[in-house]
Amino acid sequence: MKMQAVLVILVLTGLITVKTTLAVQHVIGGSQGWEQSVDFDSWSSDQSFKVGDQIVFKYSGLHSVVELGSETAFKSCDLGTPVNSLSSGNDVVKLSKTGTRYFACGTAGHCEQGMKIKVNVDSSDSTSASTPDSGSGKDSGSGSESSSGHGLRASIGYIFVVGSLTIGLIWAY
Ligand SMILES: [Cu+2]
Repeated sequence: MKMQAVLVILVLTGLITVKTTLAVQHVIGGSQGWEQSVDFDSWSSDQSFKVGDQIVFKYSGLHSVVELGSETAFKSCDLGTPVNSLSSGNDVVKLSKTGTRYFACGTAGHCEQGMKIKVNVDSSDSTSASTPDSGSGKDSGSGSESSSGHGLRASIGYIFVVGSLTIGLIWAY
C-alpha cells in the first residue's frame, strides 16, 4: 500500500510539472480547425490561453486569418485595418503577452457568419519565469519551425512523466 502511494505521488508530481512548465499549442477549432461549421465561442470557452502558448489556424484555401486591432472592429467585422494577415493554411501565432487578441476570417462574409474568435491571454503561472524573448508583441510565423521548440519541451515533459512512472514501478516491485 505504501509503495502504491509513492507511485501515485511520483506520477502526480510529473503531471503537475508538465502542466505548469509547458506552453500549450491550441489548434483553433480543435479537430475541425478554422472552418465555418465551428462555434468558436463555445470552443474557446473551454480553453485557457496563457502567455507563451501558441494558437494554430488550420484551414483550406477558402479561408484566411486577419488579426483585428480592437473589440469594435471585431464586433462589426471591420476587416479594413488589420493588424496582421495570414494565409498559409497552417498559421502559428504566439501569444507573447497578456490581453485580448481578435481574429477573423478574411473571406467576404465569413466573419459575419461567425468565423471569428476572441483570444483572452492570461499571465502564465508565476512559477515559470521563463518568458522567451519576444521583442515584438506579435511575432507570428507560418510553418512549423516556430513550434519545434514546443515539441522539444513537450518531449522532455513526457520523458519526465515516463521516468516518474518507471521509478515508481521499480519502487513498487
Ligand atoms: Cu472563412
